[in-house]
Amino acid sequence: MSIETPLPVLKPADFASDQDVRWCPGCGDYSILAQMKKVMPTLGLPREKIVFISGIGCSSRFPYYMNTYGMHSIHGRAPAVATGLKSVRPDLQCWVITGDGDGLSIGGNHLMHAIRRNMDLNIVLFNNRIYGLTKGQYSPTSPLGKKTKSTPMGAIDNPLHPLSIAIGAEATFVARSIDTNIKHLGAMLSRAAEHRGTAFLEVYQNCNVFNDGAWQYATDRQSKTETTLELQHGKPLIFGKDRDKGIRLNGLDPEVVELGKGIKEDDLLFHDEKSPEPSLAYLLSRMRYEDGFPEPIGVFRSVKAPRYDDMINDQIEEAQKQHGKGDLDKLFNSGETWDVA
Ligand SMILES: Cc1ncc(C[n+]2csc(CCOP(=O)(O)OP(=O)(O)O)c2C)c(N)n1
Ligand code: SF4
Repeated sequence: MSIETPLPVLKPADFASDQDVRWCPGCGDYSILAQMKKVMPTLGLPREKIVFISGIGCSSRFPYYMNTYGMHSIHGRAPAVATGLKSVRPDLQCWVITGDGDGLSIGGNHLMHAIRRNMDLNIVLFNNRIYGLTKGQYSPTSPLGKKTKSTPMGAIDNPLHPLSIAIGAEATFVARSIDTNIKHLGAMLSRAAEHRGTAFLEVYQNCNVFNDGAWQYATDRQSKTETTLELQHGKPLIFGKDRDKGIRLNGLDPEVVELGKGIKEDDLLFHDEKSPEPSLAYLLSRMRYEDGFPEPIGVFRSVKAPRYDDMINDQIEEAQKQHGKGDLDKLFNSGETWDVA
């Protein structure tokens, strides 16, 4: 007779590890960690079914601080390590934690391929527009003209926009949040966790030591209602302190319009996160505050598509049905072999 013991009810504190957190005081990473610990108990999973895999960088210290399984892997390679793990252990919930340098410089290639495969991974990219761990060199998301130790005369590389890259690789879930907007951040982490397939979440994160204020326009109490726009599925794109501005399509281009003066809500662009075509999500990912537009936060895209982790295991099952279980030793010693002198 087997006795079923109910799972213990976990609290955020149960997800805190015994490691001292070694980020600089005031770093935006703390807030992401706090929200992650809050979201974890709501997922209804035991800790041994959750794994955090990171690359290298300040952000990549994250797995040490979670009382789950984790791996601080190789620079830029967290998506590849997670792909391997999720393929053989589809029962695990896999999170990939990366930075703008880790994910888009050395690991750009791996990130893109994990996304296009639609592995069931939750990728969180902490975007602080700088290399934090190595003390302040410019990163692929640093703006043009950014002066850093490695760009003393100003960056001349056109910056990458993480969500545009993810949507270009046809990510099935794409979202953005901000470290200081904790309620929103928690909601986005939950949505990412719920999604089956690759969920890509960019978090604007302040590195208060090497790039303080990089996102100030989006976090400042006075300006954030003008500089950001919270996306809501099925709702028109409205923003502004008095919610009197909106985004309208003019042909294929978005434009900012003032409501009233002959323009009604119905004239605006309505957000559809479930649109099978990624074009509108891409258009939203290109909106930058620099161009006078607000920067959207929220879920840009959330669609269903076949998953690599399902398909690879279906193929293995099918192959085993046809040929029986494989024998690795036999395979290694089959065919032509030769000795290297
Ligand atoms: C192969 C290799 N190349 C370069 C480095 C140096 N390095 C360590 S972390 C890092 C960039 C981290 O930047 P980011 O991903 O933005 O993370 P942050 O520290 O800002 O959170 C670099 C270049 C390294 N450790 N290994
Ligand atoms: S260097 Fe920047 S990103 Fe790294 S811990 Fe310090 S404040 Fe955070």
